[in-house]
Amino acid sequence: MLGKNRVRKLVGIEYPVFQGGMAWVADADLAGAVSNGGGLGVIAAGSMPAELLRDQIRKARSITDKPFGVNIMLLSPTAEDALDVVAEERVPVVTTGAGTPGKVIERLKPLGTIVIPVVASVAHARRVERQGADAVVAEGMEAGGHIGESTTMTLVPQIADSVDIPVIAAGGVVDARGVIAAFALGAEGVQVGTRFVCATESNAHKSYKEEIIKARDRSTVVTGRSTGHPVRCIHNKLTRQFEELEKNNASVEEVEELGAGKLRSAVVDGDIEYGSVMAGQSAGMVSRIEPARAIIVDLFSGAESVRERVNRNLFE
Ligand code: TUI
Repeated sequence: MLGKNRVRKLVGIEYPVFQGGMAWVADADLAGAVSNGGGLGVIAAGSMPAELLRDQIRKARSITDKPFGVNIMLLSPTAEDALDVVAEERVPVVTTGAGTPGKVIERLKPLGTIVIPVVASVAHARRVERQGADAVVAEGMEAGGHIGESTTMTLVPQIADSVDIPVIAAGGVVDARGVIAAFALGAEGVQVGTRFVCATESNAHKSYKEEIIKARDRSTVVTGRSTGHPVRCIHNKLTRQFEELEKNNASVEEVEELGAGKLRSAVVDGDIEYGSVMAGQSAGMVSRIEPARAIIVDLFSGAESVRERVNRNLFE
């Protein structure tokens, strides 16, 4: 199993699973645990000033001797500082999100950093391949947080058909069924976010984790379409306020103002009523808090029985 997998080889990991670079959630504790568990742990630079990011990178190195990554959220005002820090600290893998990573690739490739942009369209995947990306994460709109418009089911095969670099599927992948489905669509790896929020080692507030565990199939909604930056969250009083503003054609500034600081208040303070409880549609399938390693083992050890079921129902 996984002998010829290019994602494992590229980043030097046991299982081809990345932990999503979730702002405020993905710190050194979670990333270190995921990397120790055989996947690629990722620290989210999104919420961190430069010196905190540096501390977190060093802390991750004290937790694990395995490869780990940093996610640079390109919409963030601290993205340029984060780029300096990952270059100085020689972080082995960098993922990017929410923007065009040309400058990141240009700066980091000469250092030997593996750069893997998160993309939400075929055009963007092709462009980053031309610019020198080592792989892409193809993220469908089932994902939590800032999303594109295509589903994982349609995006992953179209990107896999359009680029030669390995594709990692994200958005809705939460268990072994999702892993098999992603690989059937042409992916060679998966990125998992929502389920890792509920890892034992995740420092997300207990109430945030409980909201995900309580979630059902229709518990998430997408707000912020009017701003050009749609975001998927678990519905609550905040998402109703967003809906009200957007229904009344509020200005982009007004809508963005409502969102400011709300992810932090949900993740750190546990304000699940008025905070932004970002989560993917897969929240409805997350049922417990468990160690990162257990999540990773479940994703891949369960794949064999899924394959047998597929064989029985499709080929026999
Ligand atoms: O970036 C994410 N997910 C995120 S970032 C985030 S923090 C945030 N807070 C408030 C408002 C907005 C964000 C929470 N979740 N995922 C990766 C991702 N990238 N999803 C979609 C994209 C994307 C979208 C358009 C990347 C590039 C793009 O345009 C590039 C182009 O030229 O087509």
